Amino acid sequence: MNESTQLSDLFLQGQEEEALKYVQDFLQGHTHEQLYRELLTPAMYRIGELWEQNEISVAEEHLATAVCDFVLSATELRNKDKEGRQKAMIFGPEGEEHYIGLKMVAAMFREEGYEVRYMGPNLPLDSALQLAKDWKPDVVAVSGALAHRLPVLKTYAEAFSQVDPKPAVLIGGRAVTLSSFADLQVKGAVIVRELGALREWIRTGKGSNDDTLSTG
Ligand code: B12
Repeated sequence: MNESTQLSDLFLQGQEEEALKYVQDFLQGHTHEQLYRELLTPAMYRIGELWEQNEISVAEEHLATAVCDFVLSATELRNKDKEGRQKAMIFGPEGEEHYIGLKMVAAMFREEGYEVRYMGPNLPLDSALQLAKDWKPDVVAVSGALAHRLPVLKTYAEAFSQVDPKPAVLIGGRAVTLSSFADLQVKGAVIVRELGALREWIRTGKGSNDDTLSTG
């Protein structure tokens, strides 16, 4: 059994302490980015497959998600020492309920020294815009898990491109990784398909290569 499968079993059994220990042991020899990409994301994707195949109930999926959420919060790194910290606002648009990926994105920005306002999923556009006008973030990052969320993500991206000063708008999430959206471009926004590309964007303002990131 591979590591992410073992961890997803701990999630399903509601074994918070054991799951945390498992993740802490992994972090002895790996980065947080590896934790997110190689362990937690595949563990949650496996939960999705079991759920889709009716091998686990909604209650079990909820329990697994809650344990994943706990270990994510318990192991996050924060770097508050950086001077002239930039600001990132991170949330899911109205209707979106998936937020584990967003929490990883928030954690990556914190690790890179950003001041972060993470507002969870399902944030109405008006409130999001109001906060952006008041707080003036350098970056706004939004996420969509389901394909039908793309139109609303575009609406948000367009609205944020009108804010003054204009923040960089990043769009990510499972929806933009689907093969049918390989060529997706959103005017005024950057599509970021995985956490390695996000790290690259944070550090350089550019993607690691044209396949994983496009501007429009
Ligand atoms: C847990 C879960 C839920 C929970 C979410 C709770 C929560 N706190 O998040 C609940 C129960 C609410 C839920 C509801 C639904 N879900 Co759901 N869910 C999942 C599950 C099992 C795990 C999600 C997760 O945490 N994944 C792990 C994270 C880390 O992955 P990620 O989001 O893709 O994020 C990664 C990248 O995309 C990236 N990323 C994410 N956001 C961003 C943003 C930026 C800016 C960047 C740079 C990167 C980035 O970072 C992460 C790093 O690896 C998935 C399975 C799956 N494959 O994801 C199904 C899944 C996504 N859900 C699915 C479905 C169908 C639904 C529902 C429609 C079910 C229903 N009938 O009600 C609803 C829709 C709710 C809504 N309106 O949004 C389907 C979608 C299938 C499809 N057709 O697209 C999936 C794939 C399950 C399946 N196999 O069928 N779900």
